[in-house]
Amino acid sequence: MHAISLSVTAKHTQAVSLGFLALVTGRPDPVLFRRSMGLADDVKVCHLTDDAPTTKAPKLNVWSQISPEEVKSVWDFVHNPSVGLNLTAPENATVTDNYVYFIDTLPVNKTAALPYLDGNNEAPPKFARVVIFEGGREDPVSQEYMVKLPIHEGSQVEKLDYLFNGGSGGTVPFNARYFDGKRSAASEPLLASLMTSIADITIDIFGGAYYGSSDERTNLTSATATPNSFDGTTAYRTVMFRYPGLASYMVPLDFYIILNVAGTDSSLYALKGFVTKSRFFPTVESLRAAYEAGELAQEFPQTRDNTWAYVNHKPEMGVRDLDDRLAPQSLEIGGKRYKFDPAERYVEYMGWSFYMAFTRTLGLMFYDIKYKGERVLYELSMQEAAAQYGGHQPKAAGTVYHDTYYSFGTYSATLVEGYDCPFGSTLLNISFPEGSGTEVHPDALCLFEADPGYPLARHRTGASNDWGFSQLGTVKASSLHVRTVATVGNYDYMFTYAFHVDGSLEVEVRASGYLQSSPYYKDQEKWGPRIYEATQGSLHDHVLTFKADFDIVDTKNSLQVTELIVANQTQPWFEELGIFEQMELNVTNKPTEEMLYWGGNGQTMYSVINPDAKNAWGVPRGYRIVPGRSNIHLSVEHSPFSQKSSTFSKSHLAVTRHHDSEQYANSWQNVNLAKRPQHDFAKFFDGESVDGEDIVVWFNLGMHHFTRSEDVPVTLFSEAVSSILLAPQNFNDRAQEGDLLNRRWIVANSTTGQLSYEDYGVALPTCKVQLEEPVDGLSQWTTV
Ligand SMILES: *[C@@H]1O[C@H](CO)[C@@H](O)[C@H](O)[C@H]1NC(C)=O
Ligand SMILES: *[C@@H]1O[C@H](CO)[C@@H](O)[C@H](O)[C@H]1NC(C)=O
Ligand SMILES: *[C@@H]1O[C@H](CO)[C@@H](O)[C@H](O)[C@H]1NC(C)=O
Ligand SMILES: *[C@@H]1O[C@H](CO)[C@@H](O)[C@H](O)[C@H]1NC(C)=O
Ligand SMILES: *[C@@H]1O[C@H](CO)[C@@H](O)[C@H](O)[C@H]1NC(C)=O
Ligand SMILES: *[C@@H]1O[C@H](CO)[C@@H](O)[C@H](O)[C@H]1NC(C)=O
Ligand SMILES: *[C@@H]1O[C@H](CO)[C@@H](O)[C@H](O)[C@H]1NC(C)=O
Ligand SMILES: *[C@@H]1O[C@H](CO)[C@@H](O)[C@H](O)[C@H]1NC(C)=O
Ligand SMILES: [Cu+2]
Repeated sequence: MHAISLSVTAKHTQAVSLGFLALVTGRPDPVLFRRSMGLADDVKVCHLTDDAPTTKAPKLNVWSQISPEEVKSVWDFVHNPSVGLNLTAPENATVTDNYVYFIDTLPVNKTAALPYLDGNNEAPPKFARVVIFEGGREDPVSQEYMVKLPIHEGSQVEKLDYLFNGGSGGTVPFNARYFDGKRSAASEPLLASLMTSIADITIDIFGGAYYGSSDERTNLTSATATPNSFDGTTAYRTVMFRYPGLASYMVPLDFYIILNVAGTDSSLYALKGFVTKSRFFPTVESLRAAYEAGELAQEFPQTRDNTWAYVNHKPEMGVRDLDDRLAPQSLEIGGKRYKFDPAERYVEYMGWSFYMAFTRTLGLMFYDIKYKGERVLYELSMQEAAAQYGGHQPKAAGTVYHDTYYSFGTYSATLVEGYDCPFGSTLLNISFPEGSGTEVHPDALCLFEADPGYPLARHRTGASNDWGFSQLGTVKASSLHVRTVATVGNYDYMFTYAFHVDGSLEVEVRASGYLQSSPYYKDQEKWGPRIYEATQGSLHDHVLTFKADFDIVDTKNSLQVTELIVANQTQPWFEELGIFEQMELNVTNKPTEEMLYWGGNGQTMYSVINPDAKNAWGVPRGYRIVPGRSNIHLSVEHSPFSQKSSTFSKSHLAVTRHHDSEQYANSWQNVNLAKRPQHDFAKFFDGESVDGEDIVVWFNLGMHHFTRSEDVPVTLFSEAVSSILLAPQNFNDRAQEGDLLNRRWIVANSTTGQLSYEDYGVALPTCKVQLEEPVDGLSQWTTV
């Protein structure tokens, strides 16, 4: 809330006034609406900066994350020697020790939450999830545990197995576990010694060398690719090099080294080989021989300077006329129209209500989404942000990202008011466990109501007078947006959940940030165009998987498929036409769990319905799943890098039966287990009925990233966008607009022609708006 203040005495006294806007109420006639500028000095200031009115959530937020005190108590508990986990403090640990990797909130079971939400049961107990990297064991693994809260005499640590269906529960073999700093450190001496032994070559070709990550002479940046294993039996580390700098992703070098790094005994680690110019050199000697034969010269030298890829103003591009004026803004000039319960992170807006939760692994999640008091969704959450690349060098050709692997939620951070979210937005902190503490990212989540820029509904009837109508009704559209931006390495993924006043809910993801680019070669344009002097935009797919656990009114739901088919028929009043085609509907329910695809020509509609809940017209109530932009799935189905670890990203959508054990589409370390997944989405499809059952819909957003020079310096949110709409489908008896007051009803008197305006008491405000921007910076991250 810091970027707007009501007066110069507010928080930021050095604030710069950004703009002034005034609207005057009135019934200007004959002009229907007119804005007038130039107000008297005593005109009041709009309530842009007021906090949202508060409300009290009907129930506790049982999905909320565990508190900083709970995190600390769990940390202390698992480190207690009597618990027997034999833990070393992470700052002192190496790969051969046992140490806590992270603590997070264990999701509450739906079967435990519903009796609390809908009945008189006690709130279910909370549990912490603890990931311990157990390198100190004979058979080193990553092991997940669950710990019931609060910690007390006799607290237990239990293996957390039920969330993973791959057969080994919460155990991940060392070779497949997250490639953390300890694993990098274990292979660093080998990397440094090999790269030092060829420093003369890299200096000659690239003007830089790598002597080790902390060696002062090092002036190349190294980056390790994922995955690092296929099944946990072996492990490799692919390192690519770039020029250092803040836009390092855009200045890649054509030099890669692959190390075999299986096990915790680093004395057994070995070189697999070097790659440059698409050639593989299994030894230093073979690389040196090619170098000495003059075969390694680069076709296009990379630019060491990378300021060209900064997201700042580039005066050399010139100036556009009138661009020195402030651009239009979406402002909540009538005051905030949503209520918020900060303690429970519970929101009410125009008939909607929902709870928000946040975890380290998945980030923002929504629970118990109701419209006018009836449940629509039990849960709506992002499950995975995957990406797979194409190319002919070890980085692009082998990269698969699962961003939950990097603890996706930890990357949500600072939003700039007025730019990332409109001026006057409610900015909320997010926090997540980090070590024994809880890290707080201020202003990482925003709520705002915005004008979508079109009326929700309008109609003009009768045209026999001077106005061209005898009645004109028009209704304002509006939606409450919840937004967060997660910057996971190179990319900024912007998630926006929009709750529209008509009862529909839109999920939208946009991507900006740096491409993971490759060194450019003329003969490699099948993986993307040249986008800068020595840089290629690497072809890749983004697939973001969401879980929509619909509960239309209650948990007995079906996935209804309405196909628009063309059938031959006859029309008795046109017997002479014989048999001919007409369209009709073919409505069926999916009998069993299935992975699904959008039909051709948009002729297939998927709706989640409650077969027993009927509207006034006897039609089953439901929500339709409307594809939006770029509803794609992963292109490559049979790659060893994503084979069985990424099944959730390989269809447009899917329907399964709800199980507490099928909480997640993916497990966060699955990216290193493509051939032997810890959690296998394919196993969800075991023929269970989804007709009149508690069902879950999984859907994918994303894009095939056809890279372009307009991805320089960063990919644009305007083009890199994917969305989906969940819209009422016979859920109500009529359109959800008749009860809205933000509308005009204009009637022309048939005799006199005089217009009468009905504004239902919602007049335009008479107030001035002052936008002020802080000049003293943004809030810093803290740990509590
Ligand atoms: C880490 O090791 C140092 C040196 O042995 C020791 O002083 C320190 O207490 C250890 N840290 C923790 C948290 O155990
Ligand atoms: C405890 O872990 C250390 C490594 O940190 C290991 O050397 C030791 O053998 C372990 N002790 C037991 C009893 O497992
Ligand atoms: C990088 O380091 C190498 C030697 O370590 C040196 O020859 C080269 O000039 C350095 N490059 C830059 C740009 O500093
Ligand atoms: C948000 O975080 C900031 C900075 O850590 C802190 O000062 C502020 O009190 C937090 N706000 C809330 C509502 O927790
Ligand atoms: C309708 O009948 C015509 C003539 O037999 C045939 O060519 C056409 O394919 C039929 N259309 C459908 C949808 O069956
Ligand atoms: C209607 O859809 C069902 C399920 O896909 C299918 O079995 C049936 O043949 C379809 N009927 C027509 C007339 O296309
Ligand atoms: C959740 O449900 C699963 C499957 O029934 C069960 O194994 C697990 O213990 C439950 N978790 C909690 C925290 O109660
Ligand atoms: C139209 O205007 C006339 C003249 O003022 C008035 O008598 C009549 O009641 C008006 N009709 C309506 C429907 O308001
Ligand atoms: Cu991309």
